[in-house]
Amino acid sequence: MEGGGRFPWMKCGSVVSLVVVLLALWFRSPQKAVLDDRLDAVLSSLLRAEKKAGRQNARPRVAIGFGGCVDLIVDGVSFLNKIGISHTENPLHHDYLENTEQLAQSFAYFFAPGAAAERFMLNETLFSELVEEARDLPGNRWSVGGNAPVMAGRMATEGCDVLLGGSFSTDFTEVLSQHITVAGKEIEEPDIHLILEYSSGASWGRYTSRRANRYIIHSDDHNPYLDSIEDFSKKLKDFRPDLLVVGGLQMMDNFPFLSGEREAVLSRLENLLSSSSSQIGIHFEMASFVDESIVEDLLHYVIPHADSLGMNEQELPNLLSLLKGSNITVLSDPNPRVATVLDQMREVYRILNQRHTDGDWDSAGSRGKPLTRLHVHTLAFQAMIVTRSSQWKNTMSAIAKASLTANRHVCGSNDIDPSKARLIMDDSFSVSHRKGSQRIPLQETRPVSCWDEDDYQICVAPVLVCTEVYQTAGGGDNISAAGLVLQI
Ligand SMILES: *[C@@H]1O[C@H](CO)[C@@H](O)[C@H](O)[C@H]1NC(C)=O
Ligand SMILES: *[C@@H]1O[C@H](CO)[C@@H](O)[C@H](O)[C@H]1NC(C)=O
Ligand SMILES: CC(=O)N[C@H]1CO[C@H](CO)[C@@H](O)[C@@H]1O
Repeated sequence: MEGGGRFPWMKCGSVVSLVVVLLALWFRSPQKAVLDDRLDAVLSSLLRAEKKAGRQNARPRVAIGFGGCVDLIVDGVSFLNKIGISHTENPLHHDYLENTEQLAQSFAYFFAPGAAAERFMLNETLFSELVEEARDLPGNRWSVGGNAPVMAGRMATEGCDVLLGGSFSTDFTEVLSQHITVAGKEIEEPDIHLILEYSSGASWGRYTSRRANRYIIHSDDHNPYLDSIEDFSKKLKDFRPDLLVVGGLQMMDNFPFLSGEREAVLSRLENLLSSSSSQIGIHFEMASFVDESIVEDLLHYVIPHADSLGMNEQELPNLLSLLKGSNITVLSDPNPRVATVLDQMREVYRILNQRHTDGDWDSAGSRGKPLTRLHVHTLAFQAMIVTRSSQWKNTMSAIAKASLTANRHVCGSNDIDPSKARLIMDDSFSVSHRKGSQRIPLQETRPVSCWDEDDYQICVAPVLVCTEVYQTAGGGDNISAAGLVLQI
């Protein structure tokens, strides 16, 4: 009896669980299929938008400075474990690093939220030791790094002729594309950057990262001095670029310059920018800055001469907070809402253009230029403000290309595989936090939304976020460069 009694129950139990499983499959698979269809539709629509821009300019000419390095890319957690720092109880922000304890604290500070960060290592001995440890860590990779060479590489791949300002070793120059001409000194030992990559959900000590990102350690000898600037200026005239791009200035952040040295370097850069023809667009790619005084210098020497700025979701609030007279914001939300980013962009655009209108003539007799293009790249979406009737073309195609490049770069493949992608942008977004702001639905067949406000157009495109991360470092440079190519 007992056995017989249990038997029907068990049978019933397995039937119930079978039904549950079937029901789950029945409910889940159509939903998953809908999601997949949605991704496919967004992907094909973005690809269509990317192709739409016929390039009038057969081979655009782009001059890009400054500097570059060799990136040594390792898995951040394996690396820290290997050098014996397995945890810290004390996540802390440091402007620069002097020892491994500070490295652990600083890494922990950015790792949990998954925010991009980059820090100068003051102790050169320690930096060399770290590089030696990373050299024989299994799975490490070497690649050409630095904003300028990565942007140059992307531009060359996209069909531009490039003049690259930087001092490199011959090995380094040899691996660059044949469409890149180098202007700079030849050096023996290139600067090395140690890139600690981590994936979303990686754990270190008691911390788990909320998104994939990287922490960069550098201790450059060459880059902070922009020592290629003279060769670059000389070659610039004959090169006759359609666009001039400046990046890599964050290597000056917290670098122990002698008094007055940094200002001298930046003032040389300012002369170069203000003496270039006003027809040539100038793009400045921001980066991770923590030293307030250097951002003040950028606002004085560099940004007033830029027609276009590129930055990520950390750099935007940082710049805005300084423009409004507050302190640097070291860490911001790594997954901001569209409305938040757009409001910050409108404000940066407004304040910088107000400064331009009110501004004085600089020492070189130039008043600088108004800001006509602002591109912000975030994990979930791309956003751009472009002044109407400015020189920037094809904004919609450019932002679609930027968005596709985000996936291509992070997944490490030119062909986008929808099974390795995810849409994390909401089904609709509000264009501002102001009361009564319009909501825009994300339409699969028209994923890029553009509309007019004041004297500019705003475009927003969702990113097909890569779920199998190959590399995050260099992402912003690849994305920014890809967007610019279609706008020259
Ligand atoms: C620099 O690093 C070396 C090697 O790790 C260490 O012995 C030295 O104490 C460090 N110097 C400072 C000033 O922290
Ligand atoms: C800004 O930084 C200064 C100097 O580090 C500090 O004294 C001040 O309290 C900070 N202000 C704010 C609003 O955080
Ligand atoms: C990881 C990745 O795809 N990065 C690319 C960024 O752009 C450079 C230059 O085109 C490529 O070499 C990288 O592969």
